[in-house]
Amino acid sequence: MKFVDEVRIQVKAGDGGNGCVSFRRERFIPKGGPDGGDGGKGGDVIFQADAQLSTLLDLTYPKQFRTPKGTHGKGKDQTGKNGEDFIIRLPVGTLVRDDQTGEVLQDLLFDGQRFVAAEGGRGGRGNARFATPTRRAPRHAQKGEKGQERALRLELKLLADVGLVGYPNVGKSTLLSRISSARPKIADYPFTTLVPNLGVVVREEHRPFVVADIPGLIEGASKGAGLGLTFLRHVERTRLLIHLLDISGKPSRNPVKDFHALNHELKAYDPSLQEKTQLVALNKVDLPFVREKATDIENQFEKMGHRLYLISGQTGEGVEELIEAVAQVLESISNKKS
Ligand SMILES: Nc1nc2c(ncn2[C@@H]2O[C@H](COP(=O)(O)OP(=O)(O)OP(=O)(O)O)[C@@H](O)[C@H]2O)c(=O)[nH]1
Ligand SMILES: [Mg+2]
Repeated sequence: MKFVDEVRIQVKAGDGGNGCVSFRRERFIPKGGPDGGDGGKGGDVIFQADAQLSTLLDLTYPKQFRTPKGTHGKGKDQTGKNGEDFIIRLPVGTLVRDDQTGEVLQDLLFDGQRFVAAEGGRGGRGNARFATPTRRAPRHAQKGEKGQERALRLELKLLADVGLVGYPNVGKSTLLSRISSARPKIADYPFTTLVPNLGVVVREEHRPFVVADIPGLIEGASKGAGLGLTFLRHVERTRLLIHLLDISGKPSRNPVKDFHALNHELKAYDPSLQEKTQLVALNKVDLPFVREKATDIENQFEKMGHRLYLISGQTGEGVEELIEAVAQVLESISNKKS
Protein backbone atom coordinates (compact mmCIF):
# COMPACT_ATOMS: atom_id res chain seq x y z
CA MET A 1 0.00 0.00 0.00
CA LYS A 2 1.25 3.42 -0.86
CA PHE A 3 1.13 5.74 2.11
CA VAL A 4 0.33 9.36 1.42
CA ASP A 5 0.26 11.68 4.36
CA GLU A 6 0.14 15.15 2.89
CA VAL A 7 -1.81 16.58 -0.02
CA ARG A 8 -2.75 19.98 -1.25
CA ILE A 9 -6.17 20.44 -2.78
CA GLN A 10 -8.42 23.16 -4.09
CA VAL A 11 -12.05 23.21 -3.14
CA LYS A 12 -14.64 25.40 -4.79
CA ALA A 13 -18.24 25.35 -3.66
CA GLY A 14 -21.05 26.12 -6.08
CA ASP A 15 -22.35 29.64 -6.47
CA GLY A 16 -25.88 30.44 -5.42
CA GLY A 17 -28.46 30.78 -8.18
CA ASN A 18 -29.78 34.24 -9.00
CA GLY A 19 -33.13 35.45 -7.81
CA CYS A 20 -35.69 35.98 -10.56
CA VAL A 21 -37.62 39.06 -11.66
CA SER A 22 -41.04 38.05 -12.86
CA PHE A 23 -44.67 39.21 -12.64
CA ARG A 24 -47.76 37.17 -12.45
CA ARG A 25 -49.65 37.06 -15.71
CA GLU A 26 -53.04 35.62 -15.50
CA ARG A 27 -56.05 36.09 -17.62
CA PHE A 28 -58.41 38.83 -16.42
CA ILE A 29 -55.86 40.09 -13.91
CA PRO A 30 -54.08 42.91 -15.69
CA LYS A 31 -51.45 43.66 -13.12
CA GLY A 32 -50.32 40.59 -11.24
CA GLY A 33 -47.85 41.04 -8.41
CA PRO A 34 -44.15 40.02 -8.47
CA ASP A 35 -43.60 36.26 -8.44
CA GLY A 36 -39.83 35.86 -9.07
CA GLY A 37 -38.50 32.97 -6.96
CA ASP A 38 -35.22 32.78 -5.04
CA GLY A 39 -32.13 31.16 -6.46
CA GLY A 40 -31.00 27.79 -5.01
CA LYS A 41 -27.98 27.45 -2.73
CA GLY A 42 -24.72 26.18 -4.19
CA GLY A 43 -23.47 22.78 -3.04
CA ASP A 44 -21.04 22.54 -0.11
CA VAL A 45 -17.75 20.66 -0.20
CA ILE A 46 -17.76 18.61 2.99
CA PHE A 47 -15.00 16.56 4.59
CA GLN A 48 -16.02 13.56 6.59
CA ALA A 49 -13.72 11.44 8.74
CA ASP A 50 -13.88 7.74 7.98
CA ALA A 51 -12.26 5.15 10.22
CA GLN A 52 -11.97 2.72 7.29
CA LEU A 53 -9.40 4.89 5.52
CA SER A 54 -5.74 5.04 6.39
CA THR A 55 -4.17 7.22 3.72
CA LEU A 56 -4.81 10.36 1.70
CA LEU A 57 -3.88 8.52 -1.48
CA ASP A 58 -7.34 8.88 -3.04
CA LEU A 59 -6.93 12.63 -3.04
CA THR A 60 -3.69 12.89 -4.93
CA TYR A 61 -5.73 12.91 -8.09
CA PRO A 62 -7.87 14.91 -8.82
CA LYS A 63 -6.65 17.92 -6.91
CA GLN A 64 -9.70 20.06 -7.45
CA PHE A 65 -13.14 19.52 -6.11
CA ARG A 66 -16.15 21.54 -7.20
CA THR A 67 -19.80 21.34 -6.44
CA PRO A 68 -22.67 22.41 -8.69
CA LYS A 69 -24.26 25.83 -8.58
CA GLY A 70 -27.74 26.45 -7.33
CA THR A 71 -30.12 27.00 -10.22
CA HIS A 72 -31.75 30.35 -10.76
CA GLY A 73 -35.14 31.18 -9.36
CA LYS A 74 -38.08 31.20 -11.77
CA GLY A 75 -41.43 32.84 -12.19
CA LYS A 76 -44.49 31.60 -10.36
CA ASP A 77 -42.50 31.77 -7.14
CA GLN A 78 -40.39 28.80 -8.05
CA THR A 79 -37.24 28.54 -5.97
CA GLY A 80 -34.15 27.30 -7.78
CA LYS A 81 -32.75 23.89 -6.91
CA ASN A 82 -29.87 23.66 -4.45
CA GLY A 83 -26.58 22.39 -5.83
CA GLU A 84 -25.72 18.97 -4.48
CA ASP A 85 -23.18 18.72 -1.65
CA PHE A 86 -20.04 16.74 -2.26
CA ILE A 87 -18.61 14.63 0.55
CA ILE A 88 -14.92 13.80 0.59
CA ARG A 89 -13.97 11.00 2.94
CA LEU A 90 -10.72 11.37 4.85
CA PRO A 91 -8.93 9.16 7.34
CA VAL A 92 -9.45 9.86 11.02
CA GLY A 93 -6.49 11.94 12.17
CA THR A 94 -6.48 14.30 9.20
CA LEU A 95 -5.58 17.89 9.96
CA VAL A 96 -7.04 20.51 7.63
CA ARG A 97 -4.97 23.64 7.12
CA ASP A 98 -5.27 26.75 5.05
CA ASP A 99 -2.51 26.24 2.52
CA GLN A 100 -1.45 29.89 2.45
CA THR A 101 -1.40 30.77 6.14
CA GLY A 102 -0.88 27.29 7.57
CA GLU A 103 -3.70 27.96 10.03
CA VAL A 104 -5.38 24.82 11.34
CA LEU A 105 -9.03 24.91 10.31
CA GLN A 106 -10.09 21.54 11.60
CA ASP A 107 -8.79 18.36 13.13
CA LEU A 108 -10.85 15.33 12.18
CA LEU A 109 -10.57 13.18 15.26
CA PHE A 110 -13.49 10.78 15.24
CA ASP A 111 -15.32 8.63 12.75
CA GLY A 112 -18.14 10.50 11.04
CA GLN A 113 -16.93 13.97 12.06
CA ARG A 114 -17.72 16.57 9.41
CA PHE A 115 -16.25 19.84 8.34
CA VAL A 116 -17.60 22.18 5.69
CA ALA A 117 -14.48 22.85 3.66
CA ALA A 118 -16.17 25.27 1.28
CA GLU A 119 -19.62 26.63 1.72
CA GLY A 120 -21.96 26.98 -1.22
CA GLY A 121 -23.16 30.51 -2.02
CA ARG A 122 -26.60 31.51 -0.84
CA GLY A 123 -29.22 31.88 -3.54
CA GLY A 124 -30.26 35.44 -4.42
CA ARG A 125 -33.72 36.54 -3.44
CA GLY A 126 -36.33 36.87 -6.15
CA ASN A 127 -38.33 40.04 -6.68
CA ALA A 128 -41.35 38.59 -4.88
CA ARG A 129 -39.43 39.11 -1.65
CA PHE A 130 -38.94 42.79 -2.24
CA ALA A 131 -42.60 43.71 -2.53
CA THR A 132 -43.87 46.13 0.13
CA PRO A 133 -47.25 47.84 0.45
CA THR A 134 -45.79 50.97 -1.09
CA ARG A 135 -43.65 49.20 -3.67
CA ARG A 136 -45.74 46.57 -5.22
CA ALA A 137 -43.82 45.99 -8.38
CA PRO A 138 -40.13 45.74 -7.52
CA ARG A 139 -38.10 45.25 -10.64
CA HIS A 140 -34.98 43.90 -9.05
CA ALA A 141 -33.77 40.63 -7.61
CA GLN A 142 -30.52 39.60 -5.89
CA LYS A 143 -27.72 37.79 -7.55
CA GLY A 144 -26.60 34.55 -5.97
CA GLU A 145 -23.54 34.71 -3.70
CA LYS A 146 -20.30 33.21 -4.83
CA GLY A 147 -19.40 29.82 -3.39
CA GLN A 148 -16.36 29.70 -1.12
CA GLU A 149 -13.06 28.80 -2.71
CA ARG A 150 -10.09 27.60 -0.71
CA ALA A 151 -6.64 26.15 -1.11
CA LEU A 152 -6.18 23.57 1.62
CA ARG A 153 -3.42 21.37 2.91
CA LEU A 154 -4.38 18.06 4.41
CA GLU A 155 -2.01 16.30 6.76
CA LEU A 156 -2.55 12.88 8.17
CA LYS A 157 -1.26 12.33 11.66
CA LEU A 158 -1.83 8.82 12.79
CA LEU A 159 -3.63 8.46 16.04
CA ALA A 160 -1.41 5.99 17.80
CA ASP A 161 -0.95 5.76 21.55
CA VAL A 162 2.62 4.56 21.39
CA GLY A 163 5.42 5.36 18.96
CA LEU A 164 8.16 2.84 18.31
CA VAL A 165 11.38 4.67 17.52
CA GLY A 166 14.95 3.61 16.95
CA TYR A 167 17.75 3.30 14.45
CA PRO A 168 17.16 1.23 11.31
CA ASN A 169 17.35 -2.53 11.69
CA VAL A 170 17.03 -2.56 15.48
CA GLY A 171 13.93 -4.76 15.28
CA LYS A 172 11.02 -2.33 15.52
CA SER A 173 8.87 -4.14 12.99
CA THR A 174 9.71 -7.51 14.50
CA LEU A 175 8.53 -6.24 17.87
CA LEU A 176 5.33 -4.85 16.38
CA SER A 177 4.56 -8.16 14.73
CA ARG A 178 5.16 -9.97 18.01
CA ILE A 179 2.84 -7.79 20.09
CA SER A 180 0.06 -7.21 17.56
CA SER A 181 -1.51 -8.86 14.56
CA ALA A 182 0.21 -6.40 12.21
CA ARG A 183 2.55 -8.04 9.69
CA PRO A 184 5.04 -5.42 8.58
CA LYS A 185 7.92 -6.36 6.35
CA ILE A 186 10.98 -7.51 8.26
CA ALA A 187 14.43 -7.86 6.76
CA ASP A 188 18.05 -7.70 7.66
CA TYR A 189 18.84 -4.36 6.10
CA PRO A 190 18.24 -0.76 7.11
CA PHE A 191 15.16 1.14 5.99
CA THR A 192 13.02 -1.92 5.43
CA THR A 193 10.09 0.02 6.76
CA LEU A 194 9.38 2.94 4.49
CA VAL A 195 5.99 3.95 5.78
CA PRO A 196 4.58 3.78 9.29
CA ASN A 197 2.80 0.60 10.32
CA LEU A 198 0.11 0.45 12.93
CA GLY A 199 -0.71 -2.45 15.18
CA VAL A 200 -3.30 -2.84 17.91
CA VAL A 201 -2.08 -4.45 21.09
CA VAL A 202 -4.80 -6.41 22.83
CA ARG A 203 -4.22 -7.79 26.30
CA GLU A 204 -7.07 -9.06 28.40
CA GLU A 205 -6.37 -7.04 31.48
CA HIS A 206 -5.85 -3.70 29.67
CA ARG A 207 -7.53 -1.39 27.25
CA PRO A 208 -6.24 -2.07 23.74
CA PHE A 209 -3.72 0.46 22.45
CA VAL A 210 -2.28 1.33 19.07
CA VAL A 211 1.45 1.20 18.38
CA ALA A 212 3.03 2.92 15.39
CA ASP A 213 6.24 1.45 13.97
CA ILE A 214 8.04 4.42 12.48
CA PRO A 215 10.70 4.08 9.77
CA GLY A 216 14.22 4.00 11.19
CA LEU A 217 15.89 7.28 12.16
CA ILE A 218 19.58 8.05 11.93
CA GLU A 219 21.88 10.75 13.10
CA GLY A 220 21.41 13.82 10.94
CA ALA A 221 17.83 12.86 10.11
CA SER A 222 16.73 16.35 11.09
CA LYS A 223 18.94 17.59 8.28
CA GLY A 224 17.47 15.11 5.84
CA ALA A 225 19.75 12.09 6.28
CA GLY A 226 18.15 8.70 5.67
CA LEU A 227 14.42 9.07 5.28
CA GLY A 228 14.52 12.36 7.16
CA LEU A 229 12.15 13.19 9.92
CA THR A 230 8.88 13.72 8.13
CA PHE A 231 7.46 10.53 9.56
CA LEU A 232 7.91 11.89 13.04
CA ARG A 233 4.68 13.77 12.62
CA HIS A 234 3.09 10.43 13.39
CA VAL A 235 4.63 10.27 16.82
CA GLU A 236 3.57 13.83 17.67
CA ARG A 237 0.25 12.61 18.93
CA THR A 238 1.43 9.51 20.71
CA ARG A 239 1.41 9.52 24.47
CA LEU A 240 4.47 7.40 24.97
CA LEU A 241 7.53 6.27 23.06
CA ILE A 242 9.30 2.95 23.09
CA HIS A 243 12.90 3.68 22.30
CA LEU A 244 14.49 0.54 20.93
CA LEU A 245 18.25 -0.06 21.05
CA ASP A 246 20.38 -2.72 19.41
CA ILE A 247 24.09 -3.46 19.58
CA SER A 248 24.06 -6.62 17.49
CA GLY A 249 25.18 -4.94 14.27
CA LYS A 250 28.50 -3.93 15.72
CA PRO A 251 29.67 -5.10 19.13
CA SER A 252 31.48 -1.78 19.55
CA ARG A 253 28.23 0.10 19.34
CA ASN A 254 27.61 2.37 22.27
CA PRO A 255 23.89 2.25 23.12
CA VAL A 256 24.07 5.24 25.44
CA LYS A 257 25.48 7.32 22.63
CA ASP A 258 22.81 6.00 20.24
CA PHE A 259 20.15 6.85 22.77
CA HIS A 260 21.29 10.47 23.06
CA ALA A 261 21.84 10.87 19.33
CA LEU A 262 18.33 9.75 18.51
CA ASN A 263 16.84 11.94 21.22
CA HIS A 264 18.76 14.83 19.75
CA GLU A 265 17.03 14.21 16.41
CA LEU A 266 13.62 14.00 18.07
CA LYS A 267 14.26 17.29 19.79
CA ALA A 268 15.41 18.91 16.57
CA TYR A 269 12.13 17.93 14.98
CA ASP A 270 9.98 19.15 17.83
CA PRO A 271 11.18 20.00 21.36
CA SER A 272 7.91 18.78 22.83
CA LEU A 273 8.73 15.23 21.71
CA GLN A 274 11.38 15.25 24.41
CA GLU A 275 8.73 15.60 27.06
CA LYS A 276 7.04 12.34 26.18
CA THR A 277 7.66 9.45 28.48
CA GLN A 278 10.10 6.99 26.96
CA LEU A 279 10.50 3.37 27.84
CA VAL A 280 13.93 2.21 26.75
CA ALA A 281 14.54 -1.35 25.64
CA LEU A 282 17.61 -3.21 24.51
CA ASN A 283 16.57 -5.68 21.83
CA LYS A 284 17.98 -9.00 20.59
CA VAL A 285 19.12 -10.26 23.99
CA ASP A 286 18.65 -13.78 22.59
CA LEU A 287 22.04 -13.30 20.95
CA PRO A 288 24.76 -14.46 23.39
CA PHE A 289 27.11 -11.51 22.89
CA VAL A 290 24.25 -9.05 23.41
CA ARG A 291 23.21 -10.86 26.56
CA GLU A 292 26.78 -10.71 27.80
CA LYS A 293 26.84 -6.94 27.68
CA ALA A 294 23.27 -6.44 28.82
CA THR A 295 23.85 -6.05 32.55
CA ASP A 296 26.57 -3.50 32.04
CA ILE A 297 24.35 -1.46 29.72
CA GLU A 298 21.46 -1.81 32.12
CA ASN A 299 23.58 -0.24 34.83
CA GLN A 300 24.58 2.65 32.64
CA PHE A 301 20.95 3.44 31.94
CA GLU A 302 20.01 3.06 35.55
CA LYS A 303 22.54 5.75 36.41
CA MET A 304 20.77 8.01 33.93
CA GLY A 305 17.47 7.32 35.65
CA HIS A 306 16.09 4.94 33.04
CA ARG A 307 14.99 1.44 33.63
CA LEU A 308 16.26 -0.60 30.69
CA TYR A 309 14.02 -3.40 29.45
CA LEU A 310 15.92 -6.37 28.09
CA ILE A 311 13.91 -7.96 25.33
CA SER A 312 13.97 -10.12 22.26
CA GLY A 313 11.31 -9.37 19.70
CA GLN A 314 12.27 -12.60 18.02
CA THR A 315 11.86 -15.03 20.92
CA GLY A 316 9.45 -12.90 22.94
CA GLU A 317 11.70 -12.80 25.98
CA GLY A 318 10.96 -9.80 28.22
CA VAL A 319 8.33 -8.49 25.80
CA GLU A 320 5.29 -9.02 28.02
CA GLU A 321 6.97 -7.14 30.82
CA LEU A 322 7.54 -4.20 28.49
CA ILE A 323 3.93 -4.31 27.28
CA GLU A 324 2.72 -4.38 30.86
CA ALA A 325 4.80 -1.27 31.62
CA VAL A 326 3.49 0.47 28.51
CA ALA A 327 -0.11 -0.31 29.48
CA GLN A 328 0.47 1.02 32.98
CA VAL A 329 2.02 4.27 31.81
CA LEU A 330 -0.87 4.77 29.38
CA GLU A 331 -3.38 4.14 32.12
CA SER A 332 -1.67 6.54 34.50
CA ILE A 333 -1.59 9.22 31.80
CA SER A 334 -5.29 8.86 31.06
CA ASN A 335 -6.14 8.87 34.76
CA LYS A 336 -4.25 12.10 35.18
CA LYS A 337 -6.22 13.69 32.38
CA SER A 338 -9.67 12.65 33.55
N1 LIG B 1 18.39 -12.23 16.91
C1 LIG B 1 17.42 -11.35 16.79
N2 LIG B 1 17.20 -10.76 15.61
C2 LIG B 1 16.19 -9.86 15.53
C3 LIG B 1 15.39 -9.53 16.65
N3 LIG B 1 14.48 -8.59 16.28
C4 LIG B 1 14.71 -8.38 14.97
N4 LIG B 1 15.75 -9.13 14.51
C5 LIG B 1 16.27 -9.14 13.12
O1 LIG B 1 16.79 -7.86 12.85
C6 LIG B 1 16.57 -7.51 11.48
C7 LIG B 1 15.81 -6.21 11.37
O2 LIG B 1 14.52 -6.35 11.91
P1 LIG B 1 13.32 -5.37 11.58
O3 LIG B 1 12.21 -5.72 12.50
O4 LIG B 1 13.06 -5.34 10.13
O5 LIG B 1 13.98 -3.99 12.03
P2 LIG B 1 13.41 -2.51 11.92
O6 LIG B 1 13.87 -1.77 13.13
O7 LIG B 1 11.95 -2.53 11.68
O8 LIG B 1 14.19 -1.97 10.67
P3 LIG B 1 13.85 -0.75 9.65
O9 LIG B 1 12.44 -0.92 9.23
O10 LIG B 1 14.80 -0.93 8.55
O11 LIG B 1 14.08 0.49 10.43
C8 LIG B 1 15.81 -8.70 10.88
O12 LIG B 1 16.73 -9.53 10.24
C9 LIG B 1 15.21 -9.37 12.10
O13 LIG B 1 14.99 -10.74 11.88
C10 LIG B 1 15.67 -10.18 17.91
O14 LIG B 1 15.03 -9.96 18.94
N5 LIG B 1 16.69 -11.07 17.90
MG1 LIG C 1 10.92 -1.90 10.12
